[in-house]
Formats: sequence, structure tokens, C-alpha cells
Amino acid sequence: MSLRPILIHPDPRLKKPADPVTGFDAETRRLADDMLETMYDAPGIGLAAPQIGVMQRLLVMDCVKEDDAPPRPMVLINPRIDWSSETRSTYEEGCLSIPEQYAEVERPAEVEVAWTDLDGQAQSARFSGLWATCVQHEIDHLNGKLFIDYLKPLKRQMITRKMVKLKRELARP
Ligand code: K1U
Ligand code: ZN
Repeated sequence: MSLRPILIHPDPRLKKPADPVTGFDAETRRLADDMLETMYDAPGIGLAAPQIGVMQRLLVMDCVKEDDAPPRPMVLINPRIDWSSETRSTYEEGCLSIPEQYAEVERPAEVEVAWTDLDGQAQSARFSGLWATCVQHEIDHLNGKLFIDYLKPLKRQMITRKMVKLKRELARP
């Protein structure tokens, strides 16, 4: 397993829809393992493949918050939201591709998602709470959408300018 560098906004790969995963092989398993390691190391509660520059519809997440609870890593391949609740909830979201910036985003409180697991088996589940927020945030990444796209243009521009500055500083020798 290895850590993969996480792309920082703005980057054209974060704005592009990812391609469906077609075959499941050792490479897919390695990608999922690397993404989980990268997510736990960051640390984060989710990661989508485009965030590491891999334009495939694969995401990982683990929203277990309690320190004493066992981890619950999930790998979702080609996920699809089949149902969203009318009830909405607001959560202060962050993003590993937009470090240290947080903003409230309103989304459906519950969603039903269908996906394929690493064994090629069809799965589906209803998510609520932080899991629902996270899976929607990650599926947005697969569609080239960032949480700042839900914000007012002025706030989005302000965050983008900060990220341009951060990337310039990180690139400095
Ligand atoms: O996709 C990502 O960029 C990961 C992102 C997921 C996310 C966070 C909050 C709401 C929705 C989706 C993160 O994991 S940001 C880091 C974070 O939230 C966190 C880090 C350590 C402990 C707990 C949370
Ligand atoms: Zn994100």
C-alpha cells in the first residue's frame, strides 16, 4: 500500500466527471487500499479517486467518529444515488482538496445508494447523518463538483484565491 498525493483545488481534474469502472482486478483493489491509507493518513472521513488524479468512479469512506469504535472502511465502485429524502440537513463540510476551509452545506438528510463492491457484487444501503453527508460529498467529486460550488460566488472566489496562494507557496523551492 502507498500514500498518494491529494490534488489541491483549483485543478482541472477536480472539475471533470470521472469514468465508470469497467473491470475489477488487482489494480482496482490496490487503488482502493491506497485510497483508504491516504484517507486515514490525511486524516479524512472520505476520498474520491479524482482527488488523487485517478478519473474513475470509486470512493472510500469511514465516518466512524468514536475513538473506541472499530473502523468501518467502505469502498464504493460506480455508486448511484437512487433516492434522496425531502428532509434536509446542514453540516459544516471540509475537503481534503481544499485544506482548512469549512462551510455549511445543506443536502438531503438521507440517501439510498447502490454500488458495486470489490468482489463485483451489487450492494445498496440507506445512509443518514454524517455518512449521508459524506457519501453525497464524495459522489459530487465523481461528478466534478466541489462543496464550494454550493456557496455564494463571492465566498467561493475568496476560498479559491486562498487555494491559489497556498499552491504557490507549496510549489516554492
Ligand atoms: O472528500 C474529501 O475531501 C474528504 C472530506 C469528506 C467530508 C468531510 C466533511 C463533510 C463531508 C465530507 C474530509 O474528510 S475533510 C476532513 C474531515 O472532515 C475530518 C478529518 C478528521 C476527523 C474528522 C473529520
Ligand atoms: Zn472533498
